[in-house]
Amino acid sequence: SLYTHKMAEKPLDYTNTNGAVSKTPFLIGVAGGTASGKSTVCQRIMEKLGQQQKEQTERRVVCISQDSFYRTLTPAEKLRAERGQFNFDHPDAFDDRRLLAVLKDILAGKKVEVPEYDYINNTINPHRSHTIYPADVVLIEGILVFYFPDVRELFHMKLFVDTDSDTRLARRVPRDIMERGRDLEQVLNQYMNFVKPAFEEFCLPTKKFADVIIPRGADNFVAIDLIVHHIWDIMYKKKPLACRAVNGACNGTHHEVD
Ligand code: UZR
Ligand code: MG
Repeated sequence: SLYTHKMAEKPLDYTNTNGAVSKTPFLIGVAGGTASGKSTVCQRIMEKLGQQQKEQTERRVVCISQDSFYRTLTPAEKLRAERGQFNFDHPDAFDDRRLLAVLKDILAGKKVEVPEYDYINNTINPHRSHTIYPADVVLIEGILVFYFPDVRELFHMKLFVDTDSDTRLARRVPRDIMERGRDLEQVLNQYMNFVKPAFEEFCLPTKKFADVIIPRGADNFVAIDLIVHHIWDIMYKKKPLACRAVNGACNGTHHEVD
């Protein structure tokens, strides 16, 4: 099946006696333009897997944002950021080495600390960080999660949320004004000067690395459903849906737990 092929590329231990996967997480990258619905797609995936209500420590699916890996700005860069003259959409704005190290720790089954990003002050919030406990599935979402080759190759599954640019702009404007404390002129200037050109230069070309492209983003219930079923199969080592429908038509390579 699709995922046994994927697993062959990554020699990880997914075999386990009680049907659950081992503590080596299945890593899913979720990329797409700004305000494409990446976070919402991740939330829907987690909700559908029934994880939202669970305590952090027992969550089997966790989500991390690439925003937590913005690098600390120099004082000069901070001043530029305040004037809307810093390019937060450029790969250089990220600390990709730290992202790589954290993902490798996650794959090694270690507990990691991921800081929270503060959009109003354009900086990592030193007082708030999340502990990410070893999970079965870890989602990493961000505009440039497929940009850095060594980060990209760690993912077992790559999703690209493909939402029209006008829809994204229409969502981005109120979000920046209401949630991120900006004014309209600042938002539009930043969009035209940085967000749009960087999307075209750095983000859009990474769409070709995706295993699944999700048109219309979080509104695409069918795509999300398919992805969730796939994750479910991996977590519980169930037969693929197609096999379950035709009872007995599968060979003995899969086993069901319930
Ligand atoms: P998503 N961003 C900020 O607005 N301020 C920051 O301090 C850091 C990032 C924006 C960034 C990018 N761009 O377009 C967006 N700008 O966050 C990515 N300007 O977040 O994928 O949720 O849209
Ligand atoms: Mg986001």
